Amino acid sequence: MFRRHFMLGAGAAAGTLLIGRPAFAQAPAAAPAAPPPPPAFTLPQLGYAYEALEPFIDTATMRVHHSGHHAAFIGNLNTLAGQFEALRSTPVEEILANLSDVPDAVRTGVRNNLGGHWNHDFFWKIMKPGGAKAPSGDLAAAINSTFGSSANMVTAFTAQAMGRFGSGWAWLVVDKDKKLVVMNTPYQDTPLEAGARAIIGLDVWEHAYYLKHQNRRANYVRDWWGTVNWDVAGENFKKAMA
Ligand code: MN3
Repeated sequence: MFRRHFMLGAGAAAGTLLIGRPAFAQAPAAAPAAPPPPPAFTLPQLGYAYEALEPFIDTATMRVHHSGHHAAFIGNLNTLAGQFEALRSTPVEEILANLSDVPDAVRTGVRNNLGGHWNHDFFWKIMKPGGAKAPSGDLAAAINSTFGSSANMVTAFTAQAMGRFGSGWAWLVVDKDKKLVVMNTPYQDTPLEAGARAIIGLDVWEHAYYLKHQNRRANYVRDWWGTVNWDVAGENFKKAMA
């Protein structure tokens, strides 16, 4: 308040001195304001059009999910970054794997918004169109040895997606013992907190499917398999096992 008052006073004095000169001559008298720091977080680009996942996921859902829901996490994170400087300097996955180290005052906000940002960034990439339609190589071998077949893995994953009561996510992960397992997380919690690395993940919040599938989550899960990019899943598996 005091500084604001002081700055208003200085401006008024400069104006007094410039009386009688053309308005444009006043411009050099004002020192340029320091540019604000760049935002800590920006909304990542999808890498494909909102309509690219039709007919499995509809255009309207993709638009509001990315430009509405994901963007809201980014806005909240930029507010949180003003209170918790580590958001600017620490890798996202490191923070999410160590949430108990985050100060109490911001922990819930970081859990929900940084988790939401990471989950959605992962989700957009695993659905990138144009990749392999089925697992191959080391990932296919691990799926077969763990679940018996790809079809059995789909059944186990679907049970996680259907079994998550309310809002959350279903996952195929490599756990901290390097085992391939299916799991689910509530809200915007991530597998990182359990020391797991995600291979594929599915948003089962109603906002992810309600416009097209209404209350029929099972149909959404069934359709979603048509979007999974198994090339990206294979890369995720390689990194998780490294
Ligand atoms: Mn979502």
